[in-house]
Amino acid sequence: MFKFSYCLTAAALLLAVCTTAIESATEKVYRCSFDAAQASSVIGVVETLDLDLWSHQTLPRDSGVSSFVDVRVSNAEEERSALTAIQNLAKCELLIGDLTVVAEAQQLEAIYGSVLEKQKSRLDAEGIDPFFSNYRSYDDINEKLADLADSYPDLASIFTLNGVTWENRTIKGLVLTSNVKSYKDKPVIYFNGGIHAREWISSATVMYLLYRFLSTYSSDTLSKYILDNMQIVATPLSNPDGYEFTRTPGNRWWRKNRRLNPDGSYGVDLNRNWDEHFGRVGVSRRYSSEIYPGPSAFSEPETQMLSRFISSLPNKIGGIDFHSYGQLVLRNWGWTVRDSQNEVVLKELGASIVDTIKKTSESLNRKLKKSIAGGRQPSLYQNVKGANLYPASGATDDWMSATQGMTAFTIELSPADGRYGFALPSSEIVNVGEEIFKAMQVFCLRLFKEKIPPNAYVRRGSWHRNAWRRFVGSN
Ligand code: 0X9
Ligand code: ZN
Repeated sequence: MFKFSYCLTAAALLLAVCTTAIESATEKVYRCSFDAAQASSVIGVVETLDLDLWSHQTLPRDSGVSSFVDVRVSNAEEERSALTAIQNLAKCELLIGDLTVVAEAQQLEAIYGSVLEKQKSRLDAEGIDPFFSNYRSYDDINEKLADLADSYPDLASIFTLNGVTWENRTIKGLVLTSNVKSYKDKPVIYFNGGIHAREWISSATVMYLLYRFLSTYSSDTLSKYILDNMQIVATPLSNPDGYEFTRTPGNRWWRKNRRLNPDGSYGVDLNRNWDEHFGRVGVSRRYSSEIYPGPSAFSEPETQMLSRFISSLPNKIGGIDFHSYGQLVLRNWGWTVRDSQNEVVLKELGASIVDTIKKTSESLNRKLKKSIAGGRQPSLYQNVKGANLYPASGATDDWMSATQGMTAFTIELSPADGRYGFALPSSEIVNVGEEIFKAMQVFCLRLFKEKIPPNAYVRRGSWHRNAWRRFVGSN
């Protein structure tokens, strides 16, 4: 069976490479590095040309360290104009020379499971569920949620959000806690995954978190303490239409949902559609843009379903919205660089998340040294303010903090080096999952013990007014 699927995949891969060569696809990703002083000019070019921003380094202006953006160019003309506009501001190097090959290879792997035998034996040896040997479909994810609820009836219950997506899909999730009778009073931590379709590692990681909290309840004192005293609520796949679309040929890099726009293009960026400074910065009014925020706040069924659900949760204290990539822990605010009222405590909390990820990663990498040629990439996580380089409003994290009183972060998962962009190899699912699991144990415990007050933002200042004018003026 394995040999057959291996051959099938190899043949299909070969076909993919040949087809690509014939069509001479020019989709590429560049990493453009610049000094902090050039940051706003570079972002200006990205916004003016409406380039697809894949990742960014968000370092403070006074850090003295250069930053970068990873941008996708989809044809030779876009490539030329982007490189010309950026040439005096930044140094651009080719990160991925042919995106079609990367996309097709990963999609085929997800469907036929070619290189997975090795991974499966590793998971077997470590007693980890083979579900995590690969990225899974919407149906498989839902089935796994039901399986987990069945396997841990005293700890997990499944729920389905009210409503359906544009393509009639539901959004499901799990609540984890012990002593179900008293569960209503226990503080809630919420994990959201997969709001951006192409960020497959996000959904896989939230699934892994659920699995790990459950499977370690009886062996890990921290997991037990957390589920005894708190509730973990998670929706691993918040943009199922977009996600399923990225599993079809030629569409691996889709980011938005699948709304049909008035000009015939598709999609609203669900992480710009929340009712929190909606439509102010880091958005484009062009329907086909990757950062089109939608016609109005909460215009989309997905954000309506999610926001109603989160609002209905009693005693919610924290939330994480998982994205990729870049290895960043992003704190409030995402729309303004001004310090939030909770800046000091959030910065410190972010640092402890980063520290835990790094420590877990170091011990994991020591263990994996022999099995991965050249070793596993070291963790490069950074702890930064969301808006430091690229302010964007109407996002999940800021809405959770500003309107729900939750201590909320966005975590941009692996990779950091961008070699595969969003196509992080499936062999990384368990490694990323383990790093994040340990960090989320720390996050939950600290929020439970420290009772951080709801965050607040400073009054609108000239920075914001100018940003707003720039946005209005350019549309
Ligand atoms: O731009 C986004 O939505 C997130 N980055 S991604 O590359 N995954 O698309 C970052 C969101 C950070 N939070 C806010 N800006 N509020
Ligand atoms: Zn994202």
